[in-house]
Amino acid sequence: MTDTATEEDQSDAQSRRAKGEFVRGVSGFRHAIGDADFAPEPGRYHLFVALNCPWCHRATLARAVLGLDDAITMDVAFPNRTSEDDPAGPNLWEFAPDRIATLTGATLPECTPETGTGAGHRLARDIYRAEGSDEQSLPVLYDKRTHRIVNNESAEILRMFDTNAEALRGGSAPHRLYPDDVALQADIDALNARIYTTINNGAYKAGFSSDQSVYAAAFTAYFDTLADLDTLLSDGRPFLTGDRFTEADLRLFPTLYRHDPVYYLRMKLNGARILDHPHLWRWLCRVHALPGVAGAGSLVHCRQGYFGRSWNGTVPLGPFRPMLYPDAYDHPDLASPIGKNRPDT
Ligand SMILES: N[C@@H](CCC(=O)N[C@@H](CS)C(=O)NCC(=O)O)C(=O)O
Repeated sequence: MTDTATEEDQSDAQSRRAKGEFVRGVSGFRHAIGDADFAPEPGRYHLFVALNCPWCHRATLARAVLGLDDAITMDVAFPNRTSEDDPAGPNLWEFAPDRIATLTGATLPECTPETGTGAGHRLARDIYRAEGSDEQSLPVLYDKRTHRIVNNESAEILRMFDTNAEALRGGSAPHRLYPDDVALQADIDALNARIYTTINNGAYKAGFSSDQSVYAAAFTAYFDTLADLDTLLSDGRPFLTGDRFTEADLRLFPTLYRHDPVYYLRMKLNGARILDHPHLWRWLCRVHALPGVAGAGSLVHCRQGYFGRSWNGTVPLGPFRPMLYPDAYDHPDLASPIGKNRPDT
């Protein structure tokens, strides 16, 4: 049975796609650090990511929050994929530190060449091809010792980082995202399933489906969940399950971080801003302020990546009000007072 906190049910995927529904496919590499072939060791594993991709963002957040930046090396692809005139074909992630971003007119300092495999590949697809796979998605967790892909499913990557954090660091870990507490795990599991379906993947279902009713259902489910999460946080708890930052918060963050400056427009999720949900806004600012979180993402990469070819290669400049993002995330008090500017009042 499908784990709906990790991936989409694939029933009738072909006919659903034919009718215009965006249906996310299933990732092919599902080994784990901790398996017999993949012992947890500092310096052995490598991440390939794109900083605009919210699934990659989960992995970069877990790496940062768990103190694994030195233990797990990382390469960053350019946020726009290859174009139609690329000799390898369009829509491929490219390691291209010299490429110019239209938004800034300059190279992006976070972008790197491919250093994980030793082959210096230009395309993420080449990393898969070396293993006979025709997949091409990021993130990819790679074993530099055996030259094999360990896993390309972000939900599993972040969980295995958490489970193996101490061994990967070669010392104690600063945090646990999925602690050994059965009741807390049940809370996290339930939140993960709803957040994956209606928020993380729901944003794509709204923004990438070409059927009005699929879009409308995704839009409604997305904002219903936002309203419920705002209510959940209204009792003053700092994080979704209570006092501690867990995997559920980590999985919510990449989507909410993108909502006001990118998804509101790009994913047609223009029902309200996070700024209009006072408790969620303060939660967003609180998480953004945690050690490692701000540095694990980039809104420049997000804006550059989401408004590429399909938006004529020009990136919208706003929002400017109430202030620029991500600077806004340093100002919890920007949130609309409760009841004001809410879509339902
Ligand atoms: N199940 C994967 C999904 C990753 C995914 O969809 N990545 C997108 C970027 S946001 C991608 O690389 N798509 C390219 C492709 O699949 O061709 C995960 O969560 O790790």
